Amino acid sequence: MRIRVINPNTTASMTATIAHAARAVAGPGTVVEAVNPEHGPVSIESHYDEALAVPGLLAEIARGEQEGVSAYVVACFGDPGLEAARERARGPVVGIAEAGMHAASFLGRGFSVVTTLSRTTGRAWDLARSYGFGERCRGVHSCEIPVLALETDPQARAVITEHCRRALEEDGSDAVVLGCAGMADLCASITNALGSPVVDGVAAATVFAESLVRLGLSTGKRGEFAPPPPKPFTGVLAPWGLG
Ligand code: 2AL
Repeated sequence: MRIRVINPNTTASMTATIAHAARAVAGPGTVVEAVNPEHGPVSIESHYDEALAVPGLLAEIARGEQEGVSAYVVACFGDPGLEAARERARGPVVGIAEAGMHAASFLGRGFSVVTTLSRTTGRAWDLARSYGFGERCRGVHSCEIPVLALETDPQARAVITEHCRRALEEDGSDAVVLGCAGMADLCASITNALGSPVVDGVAAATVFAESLVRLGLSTGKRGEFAPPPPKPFTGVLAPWGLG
């Protein structure tokens, strides 16, 4: 099967980190194709970034549909465009916040999220509530490291590890969910440092997407997630028009 892991920001080095994390957990016979859009924000850390990342994400879904991709992962913790992607794709689409929170729900009674900037915590709370984890999510913590600084800040690993340690203690949580795809390469070392479960949503979403394909399951297409009604789009968005 072919799983396309889409980093909705345009930073190729981050896509490489995401690819590595996804391939490390994919089963034999699964091909992980990690891609990022050509057009869009270099990182996603505001509602504005999220909104403008979605056209690029949907272009990658459209390309995947032409190429026979089996399932998709939306590899940004705001799960931008997840519902729209589900309308467009035949196969299952899994977001990393959704996957990370579901995985954490199997690991104890409560979990904490540790993310990048405080301005993204509202979105993480909204997602936790909309996925049904309003009570299981005990805290959303930010370490004030911008997304792209995860790749360059020599203190990033230590700072995030400390925030995870504090989150577990303060919230009385059983597990931590890492709140950015760019943290995927830190998961193993934070797990070792804390001795508690630490969930990378990229790995979790890849395995869940793979499992859904193996189970022969995909998005229900009877109503809300049916293909969008065909209509022309105008201006720079004309290529996104359907039918
Ligand atoms: C993210 C993420 O996963 N990718 C990105 O560009 N921004 N999430 C975040 N909370 O900053």
